[in-house]
Amino acid sequence: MSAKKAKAGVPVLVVMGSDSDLKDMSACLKTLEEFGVGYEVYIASAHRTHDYLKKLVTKFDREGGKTVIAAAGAAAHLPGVVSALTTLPVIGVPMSSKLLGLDSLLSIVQMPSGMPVATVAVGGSKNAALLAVQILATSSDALRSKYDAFRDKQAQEVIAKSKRLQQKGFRHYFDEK
Ligand code: RP5
Repeated sequence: MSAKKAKAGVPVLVVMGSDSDLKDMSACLKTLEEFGVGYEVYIASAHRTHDYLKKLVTKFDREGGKTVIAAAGAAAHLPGVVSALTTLPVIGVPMSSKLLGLDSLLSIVQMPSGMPVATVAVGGSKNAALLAVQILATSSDALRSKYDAFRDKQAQEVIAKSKRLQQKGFRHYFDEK
């Protein structure tokens, strides 16, 4: 272990470009909490506060963090810049924008070869958290069991809806939901 590796910190760093992203990112934070995954959350912009961003990411990496979730909108360079600052896996979340998030999506997903950012859907902050859980679950049997249980429950809920649809017919499905 490097002498610089200090005490173990939390496994997930969540960073977003603006406080205007916080509402869309709440599903991410809620999901991490539901899985009992520790996180730190910051507002830091690739453009407005690049020095602050660099300090946050390098500290997180040095302290043994495992994965970064980075959310940004419009000229959404934040996840790409984070990937330049660390070799930890980076998950990018495109935020909605005046251009419906297409600008954000393309800014994040179109990374140059050799610099991957795992990109979720526009506003897909819950999936970003789930992907982080999956990454962490590769080295935690307990987390893997929780994630497997989540997927089983989700499947059962869909099947229950399908069965209800068979029983009620589509005209009465919503009335009796
Ligand atoms: C991006 O610009 C942020 O991530 C946000 O989605 C967007 C708008 O930011 P504000 O002008 O609301 O601070 O950097």
